[in-house]
Amino acid sequence: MKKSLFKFFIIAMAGLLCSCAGKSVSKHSVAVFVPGIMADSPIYDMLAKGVQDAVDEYNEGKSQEEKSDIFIMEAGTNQAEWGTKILSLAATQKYDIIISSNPSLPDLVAPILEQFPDQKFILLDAECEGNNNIYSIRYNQAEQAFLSGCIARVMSNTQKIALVAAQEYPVMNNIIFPNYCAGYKYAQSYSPKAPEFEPEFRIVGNWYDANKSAVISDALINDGVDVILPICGGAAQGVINSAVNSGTYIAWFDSNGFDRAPGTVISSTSMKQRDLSKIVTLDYFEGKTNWGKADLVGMKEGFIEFIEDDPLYVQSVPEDKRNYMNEVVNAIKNGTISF
Ligand code: RBF
Repeated sequence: MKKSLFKFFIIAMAGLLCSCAGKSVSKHSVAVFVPGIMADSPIYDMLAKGVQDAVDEYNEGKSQEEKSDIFIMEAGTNQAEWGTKILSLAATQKYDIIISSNPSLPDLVAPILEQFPDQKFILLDAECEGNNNIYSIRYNQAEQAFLSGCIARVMSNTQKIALVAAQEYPVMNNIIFPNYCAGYKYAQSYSPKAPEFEPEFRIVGNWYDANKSAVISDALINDGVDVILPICGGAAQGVINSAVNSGTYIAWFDSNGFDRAPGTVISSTSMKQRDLSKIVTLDYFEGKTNWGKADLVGMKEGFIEFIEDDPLYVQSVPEDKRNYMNEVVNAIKNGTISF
């Protein structure tokens, strides 16, 4: 009697263990942490959409029990709160994966992992090598910035161009602005006799103040600047307004921005953040994530594009200038120009 009771207990325990193990393998819960506001920043809008695409694809044909959950947390523009907000996500221990996008994330995530060592993170637009809880992948923003500097110079009548940034950060100071300047210098080959200036750099101080960015842009335009690259989230609207009012130009970063101000926006160097977010999420579901690795993707891999086929590009940029830009694009793709 005792023996058979024991046997029953063992079988029941094994059954329980199996069903738990089965559940934890098939049921995913995904959290997307947006360090900012989706509506103002294409990079975040594409992140949320790409992860949602992956979850929808993964859930197709699955039972309610097996479907992955998705929760999107918009952390807002107060960067001082981001650490606590992402910690609160990890503390629920509900999400097997937290997906985000920002170069500042690795530093925010490191202390969280000391408290929650099982939490996994996928970080786009970030670099973090050698931590087995983190997979990171960033874009070759040097390519984007170089092309923006080239087209800005080619389209400028005054040879004076500027970058209006929301704030200084290592990627901005070490990659984006220096390569914007390098692109400007390179494009001297388009009009060798034109005078050469140093591209201007201005800081808004946040990612939302469109009034301040408009004042900054007005002052730049007064000084003769006639092409501006805004990298300042919601504040970019102020730069656009100022450029539209003065008949000057905008080079757009991260997404296709031509229809934001037709005739004013003369270029778009887009990143395929929606596609990449979907791919890394599906890879995670399939157990293919390269934990601890830091990847980099650019034009060759098809994740950065200098948009040449938009009718508004064709209308706004004369043919010889488009041909020149096409040569630069090809030189980057075939490695003649490398970063
Ligand atoms: N880019 C945005 O488009 N919107 C943002 O709100 C935003 N916030 C950022 C906050 C920090 C602390 C840092 C370091 C970068 C931020 N970026 C933001 C910039 C983003 O990472 C990337 O450099 C640019 O989008 C250019 O590709």
